[in-house]
Amino acid sequence: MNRSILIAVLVFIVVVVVGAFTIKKPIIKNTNINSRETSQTPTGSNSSSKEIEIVANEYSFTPSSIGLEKGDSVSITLKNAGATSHTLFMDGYGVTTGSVAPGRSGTLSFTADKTGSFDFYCNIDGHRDLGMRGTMEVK
Ligand SMILES: [Cu+2]
Repeated sequence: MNRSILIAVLVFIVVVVVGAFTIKKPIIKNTNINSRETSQTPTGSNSSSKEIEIVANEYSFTPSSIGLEKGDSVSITLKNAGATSHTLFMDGYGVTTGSVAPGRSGTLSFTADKTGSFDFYCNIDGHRDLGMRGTMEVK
């Protein structure tokens, strides 16, 4: 009789141990899924790196309108295809390529952390009024 009690206790222990393992397994799987989901969240968000090329000429920018999403990290390269120096100045963000000589390129970088419509233009000798201007939309 004592033996059957011992067997019953052993069976109970086995059931508890096996039960604990089968309960633990799904919990471990769940934490794996959770950690995968959280690591995917940053790459799945809207913000991304955007490289934009704008060609400067007398007296225009091509393209003259840019669309961005808030949070984008932006790199704008100004290629000067004209015969005189030009700049690209981004209103609202206060960033500029500085003076870019003919045949050269200049780059400016910023994070589009403000939404709205921003003008960009060349700030050399009235080039803005001659047509060297454009608009950047950040949504
Ligand atoms: Cu200019």
